[in-house]
Amino acid sequence: MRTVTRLAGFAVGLAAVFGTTYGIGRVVERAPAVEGRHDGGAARATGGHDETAARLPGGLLVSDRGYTLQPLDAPTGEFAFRIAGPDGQPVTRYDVAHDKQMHLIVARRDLSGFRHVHPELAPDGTWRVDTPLTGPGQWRAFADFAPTGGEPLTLGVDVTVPGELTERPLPAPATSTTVDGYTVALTGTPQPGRTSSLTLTVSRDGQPVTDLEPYLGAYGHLVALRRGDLAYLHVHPDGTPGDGRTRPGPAVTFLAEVPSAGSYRLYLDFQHGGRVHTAEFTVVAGAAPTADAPTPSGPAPTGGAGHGTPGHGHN
Ligand SMILES: [Cu+2]
Repeated sequence: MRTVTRLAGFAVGLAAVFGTTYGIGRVVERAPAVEGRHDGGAARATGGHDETAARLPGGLLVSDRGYTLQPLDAPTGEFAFRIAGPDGQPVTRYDVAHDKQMHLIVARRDLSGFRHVHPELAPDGTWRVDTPLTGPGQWRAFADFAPTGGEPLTLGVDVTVPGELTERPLPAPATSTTVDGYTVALTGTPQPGRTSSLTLTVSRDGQPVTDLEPYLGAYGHLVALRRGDLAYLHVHPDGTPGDGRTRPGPAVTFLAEVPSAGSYRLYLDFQHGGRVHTAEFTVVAGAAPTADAPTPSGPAPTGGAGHGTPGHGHN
């Protein structure tokens, strides 16, 4: 039996990212991570980085541009990690982006179990959060952050939760889903290599929801994960609360650019009634579905259980 590192009571496996050949996608830039600046995810020049890494979507690397995501031993029920900087020391200073210094996203490799949480930073650079890993399987944890003085980054690491694993087929593409009593409709299809408009429309009991609440400075946050390698795309709304043109629902529009054809799982976080809800969709970008297409017989998508629990900590 091999030795495993204990993490929150779980065995941790680091992804063998080095030496792996990923399909090189187009540059996909997240929105500038500057507090109070939300420009709808407009493309922004990178330049100056290692070219291969700069052309990869986010979340595929555990170490990039000198920064490394390091899971730490933690008590059962907690997930802990730090970011080692170019000098090898834990990073302790971060810029605030979308109201937070650190966004931690987790999803199982089968694209189920998505959660988006905000760990607490200790003075020594350790980030801790009540474990968001809600069941056995291979999980991917994404740390989305901007070190002070550095560029925004999303690093990813694999985390294994032992136990009986029931692999869930990817739900079939759909243009409507329900979560916590809300119905969310999706219009628009992402097209590889170009900016596509995606609009999500929220209703409840047949009535449009027109009083969405700002969550992390926006009426919605959209994360897309690519099937196969969980490339991470954080897509931001076209418009922000208080800009004089963006209404609090029922529609929230995003500008998305996906790096390749293929299947993606979309996760929309929105806040209403003081709680955060997560609506999930499968979409297929590009032309004809291939062997990578979703399983047609998959169950209807459901929302992320337990999202918006106390302690999520948004103002
Ligand atoms: Cu976040």
